[in-house]
Amino acid sequence: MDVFNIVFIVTKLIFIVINSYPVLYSFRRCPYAMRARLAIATAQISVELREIELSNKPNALLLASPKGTVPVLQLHNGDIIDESLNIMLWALQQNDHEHWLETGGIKQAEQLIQWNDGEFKYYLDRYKYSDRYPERSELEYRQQGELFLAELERRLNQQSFLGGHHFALADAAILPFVRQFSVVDTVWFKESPYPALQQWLNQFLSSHRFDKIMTKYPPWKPDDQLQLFGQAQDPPKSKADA
Ligand SMILES: N[C@@H](CCC(=O)N[C@@H](CS)C(=O)NCC(=O)O)C(=O)O
Repeated sequence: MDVFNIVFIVTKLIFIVINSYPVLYSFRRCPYAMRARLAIATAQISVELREIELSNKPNALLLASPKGTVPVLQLHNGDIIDESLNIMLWALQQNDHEHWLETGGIKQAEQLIQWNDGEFKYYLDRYKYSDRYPERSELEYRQQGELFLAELERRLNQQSFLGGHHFALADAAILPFVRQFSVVDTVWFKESPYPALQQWLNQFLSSHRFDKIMTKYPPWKPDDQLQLFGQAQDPPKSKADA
């Protein structure tokens, strides 16, 4: 192979690397995908966003991660990250300029996230779809979920965010789930004895941060044009950040 060919191939490879982005398979309303998008946006990383439909998962997603859940992040080197918390940690390890990992300590954040993803999520699903789980009443499911809300309220009475005085890992990981809980019965939630929690949630819902991750995209098809998300996505023009 002559020098010309080698230079040509190397240039082409550099071009491919520079012009490719990690691929994020996502579903707009999924709370796990929301937390991944929050971390990616905060870390100012550009990814190719592929919006999927849970009822019609693309083969490319199932090839990347046969368990078929979202979010899934496929890196340049082919590595796959198919757990939302690991995607958050990956993004923040690239760029944590908002100090999400330091605030309140990662261990404490992870403990709270575990409670969220385990017991709280279990009761959230049953509260949301109580007709599918007739063993107990909607009220009982809600009351079990409220044990977690009460703990969040206790923390938010002491500090503005779950880890301390600014928005960080635990807030981003947990807010999408509390949002789901709040919309099951909005009248009840508004009157519930969790004013600090309500304020924390409302502040998030009216933030630029939330707007940015909730942009609507049509479901991805293999020959679609590249849809970028993250740093390369234009920020909305108004609204203060949470
Ligand atoms: N432990 C996973 C859970 C992800 C998950 O369950 N995502 C849901 C959507 S919110 C999903 O993809 N479910 C598969 C399906 O409904 O077919 C994570 O943290 O990423």
